Amino acid sequence: MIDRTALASDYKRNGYVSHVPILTQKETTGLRSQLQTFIAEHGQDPRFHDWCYFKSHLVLPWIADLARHPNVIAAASALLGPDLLLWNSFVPSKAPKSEGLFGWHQDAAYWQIAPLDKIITLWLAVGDVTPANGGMKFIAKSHDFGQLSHESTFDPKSMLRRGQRITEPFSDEATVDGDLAAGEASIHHPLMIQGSGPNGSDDWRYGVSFNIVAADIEPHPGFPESVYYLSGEDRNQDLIREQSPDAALSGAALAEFKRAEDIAATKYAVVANTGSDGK
Ligand SMILES: O=C(O)CCC(=O)C(=O)O
Repeated sequence: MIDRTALASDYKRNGYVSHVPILTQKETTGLRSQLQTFIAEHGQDPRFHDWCYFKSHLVLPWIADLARHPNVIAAASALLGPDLLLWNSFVPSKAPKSEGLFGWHQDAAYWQIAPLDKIITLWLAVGDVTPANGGMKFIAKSHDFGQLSHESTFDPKSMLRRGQRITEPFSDEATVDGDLAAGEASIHHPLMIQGSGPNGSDDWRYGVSFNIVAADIEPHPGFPESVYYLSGEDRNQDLIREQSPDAALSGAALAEFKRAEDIAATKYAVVANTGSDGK
């Protein structure tokens, strides 16, 4: 049961919340098996990485359904109000004994959308997550530090598109490990300093991450954005609407994914021309 009042006050104070109960054990087991099948069947496909790190809900119906799970909506609406859109989803799995990591970063450094108080990231654990298997770390209250500068390192171990990391000094005294039990989620603010290390364990680290926005979010002028309807009143005509996938990786789903990629490519072309950084 989600305590919406406590969730909202903890999030406001710390910039993140943890141990938000989302899925039952049975639901988590079912989701994990879908994820395992997806990895087993498509892990070697040259497009696998794209499907995992950009709008996975457009190619995998079970990710689109998960975004509309009543507990995802309850948690997100406690922070953003009832009218919700899904801006992005991804599936950041880490294989056993793998080196992939996320350096310290703030998501907002790469986003051309505002205001930041109308965006959350809900990261759902699809198995137990600990520091040993590459779970996320946060710097508590760092959403109050403001936007810090980042650089692109292109570190091959980084799971961020350009290996971005923060370049300015900041205090990491308030680092907290975001361990989660399977079926629980953490939720963080776009200015939260976060990262995660490699998976040194013998098991996979499975997770699904959603960037959920309030319907009155505004893309920066010249930066088109597409979104997937989640709940409440669908009232923002400045955002391009995305269609639900009819089946996993179907022709129609792949065409919709390509359409969203083309919209994002327009955005990244603007980013390249302005020198700011895209995730
Ligand atoms: O999955 C992870 O370990 C980190 C994800 C992350 O950094 C993000 O959601 O921005």
